[in-house]
Amino acid sequence: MIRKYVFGEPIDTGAVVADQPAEKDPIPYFEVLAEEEQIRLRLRMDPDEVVFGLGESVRGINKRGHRYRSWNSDVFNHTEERDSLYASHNLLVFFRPDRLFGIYVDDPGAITWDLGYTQMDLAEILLENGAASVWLIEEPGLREIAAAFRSLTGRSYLAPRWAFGYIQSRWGYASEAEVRKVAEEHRKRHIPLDGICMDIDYMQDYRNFTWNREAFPDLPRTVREMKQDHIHLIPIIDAGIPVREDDETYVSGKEKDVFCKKADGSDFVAAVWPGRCVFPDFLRKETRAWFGERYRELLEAGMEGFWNDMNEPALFYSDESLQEAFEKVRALQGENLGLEGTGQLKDAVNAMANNPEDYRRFYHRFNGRTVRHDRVHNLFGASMTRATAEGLRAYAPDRRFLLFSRSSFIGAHRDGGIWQGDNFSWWSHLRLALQMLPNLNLCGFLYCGCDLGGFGCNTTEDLLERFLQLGVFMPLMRNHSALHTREQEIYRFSIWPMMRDTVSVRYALLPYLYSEYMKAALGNGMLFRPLAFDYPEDRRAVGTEDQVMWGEGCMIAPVLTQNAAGRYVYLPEDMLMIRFRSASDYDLIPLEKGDHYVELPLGAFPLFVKKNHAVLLSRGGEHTDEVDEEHFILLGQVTEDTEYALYRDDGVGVSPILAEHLTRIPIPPQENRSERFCPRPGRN
Ligand code: MIG
Repeated sequence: MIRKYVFGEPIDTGAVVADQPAEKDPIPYFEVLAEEEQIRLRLRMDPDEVVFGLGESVRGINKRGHRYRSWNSDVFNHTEERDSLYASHNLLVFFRPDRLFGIYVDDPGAITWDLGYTQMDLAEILLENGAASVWLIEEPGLREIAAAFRSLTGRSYLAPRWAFGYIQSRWGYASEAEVRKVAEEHRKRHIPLDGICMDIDYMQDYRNFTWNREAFPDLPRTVREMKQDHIHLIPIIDAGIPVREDDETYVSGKEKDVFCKKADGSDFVAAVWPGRCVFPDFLRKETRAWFGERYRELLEAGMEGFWNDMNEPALFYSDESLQEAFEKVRALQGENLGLEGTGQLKDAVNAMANNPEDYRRFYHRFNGRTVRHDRVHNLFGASMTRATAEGLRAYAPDRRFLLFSRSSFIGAHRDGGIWQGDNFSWWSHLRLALQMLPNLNLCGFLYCGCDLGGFGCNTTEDLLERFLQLGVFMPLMRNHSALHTREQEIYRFSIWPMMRDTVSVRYALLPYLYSEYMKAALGNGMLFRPLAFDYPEDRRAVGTEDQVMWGEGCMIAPVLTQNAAGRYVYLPEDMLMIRFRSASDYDLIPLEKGDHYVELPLGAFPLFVKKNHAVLLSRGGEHTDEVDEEHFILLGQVTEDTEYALYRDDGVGVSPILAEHLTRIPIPPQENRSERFCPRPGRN
């Protein structure tokens, strides 16, 4: 059951697709405190109450015990202390043995979630805008809550099948020669590859919808030839448009009057990569139509995937904050700077970037009203993604494209995927990546992944290998790293054959992963789930923070620490462990419910399969087009007649109907492993 409660005058964010009338009674469970311009919802939590949700945020799967803030931010350092990352996913699920409900707060402004930080047994949701539509979701189980939330907010994005291949990315590929080299080095060594991301370096002067014509003399040809080799080029697009009379996007945007304005009616200007920029008012339909149309040249060049960046929006400085910084610095000139003065000097400069004041300096025209940016801040990135998605749909209504964004908001899960942003090459961030996945899925973001190997800092061979082992299970399997960090392509490392074998497992699992993904997306399910979703009565499972469910019948438990030769795993029921070393080299070890120490030397990683479920393993391939979808090895311990519903389609169609694409594969009782030919429907 879903009920709606209205506080103040909420803004329609477009996140909800199944609106309903608001209740007249007060919201249950919560004490409501109206304070000046804000509203506080307060809830007492039991000692054993668990809280899931908040999608992209730091800390554990259980969000309890700290404070978070929905305020989309460009943050380079994902420490435990961070209250905000790039996205706002305002859904919480409170779970204890005698009470279960979800609360979804639909408002695009700042929201603080104090989940036992100030006081251990108190949860407080502070609506800083003083308005929101609040949805209470009550269902008998956790999975039903997730499904109900999705029916409220719409079907998750369907990525094309090739987007489940391995993607290599790096900030710094600046020419056709470099991109081709990346492709060659993979192909030469038979390291599977389906895509290469092009970061801002491909652009001319960091300007959207341009490319450096010297470095990429014939981009359409490059794209075409790479595609013949089954490799997609995926360019980045940023939120800011440089203020330059020689920039076509700027000129046409000026003509159409699409940029965000200050109170005096002039364009709001702030710097990002290309220097001073203006920002499209993506909240307006007309702006989105204009922006979506700007992709045409790249689309005509053959591009089929894009990633959107800096769309919180990130601001290096505005004209105003730069001026203030200079003034503050000048005021300190000639002073004898001690501790305090030096601090002031540094603060003066640091305060330029992503300054809260700057987010109050510009306005949107939204649903016929003028709205100050901070009021709708968290909707900006999602609206950019929507502009792209609408543009892609207008260009090719029958085709799926790859699209993923850095910033997001609930609702954007219908338009694209996300990556987790600028993580570091830290073991703790491997753990963080794992812990974010189930909460992202809960919030509807099924197509997601982290920068494998870590974005900032220098990776190590073993860290990248362990990241890849987790990446095998992520829909977006992308190795990405920052400029000036250690080069991180698989072929740079002495253990590249081991890494190649790890990626090969992904390709062997591809038909199963794709099937599980599509069934989750079309059926309002989750690919990754906290263990609690499958074993709500098992307190051990409910408290597990370093293992997650994957697909209908599996669990993953990656190695998350350096120099480990294995790890402890808790099995909530009897399972078959598949210990992979490659697509063709694995052990099958039945394990009983309970605790196990599992040996997992570098290069080995496990997948646990529930009883009476089977995982399909294909032969794999070097790209997704090469993966055989008919011949499988079935791995699982099956004691009674069962079946697997395998989803297959053409990989690009836009409105697949689940039932039409399922092949029911009967699985008679078997010992661990059997071979099967499953012809595609409609073929002899
Ligand atoms: O301020 O385009 O998160 O993936 O490589 C850095 C350069 C801007 C941030 C993205 C990252 C990307 C980088 N971008």
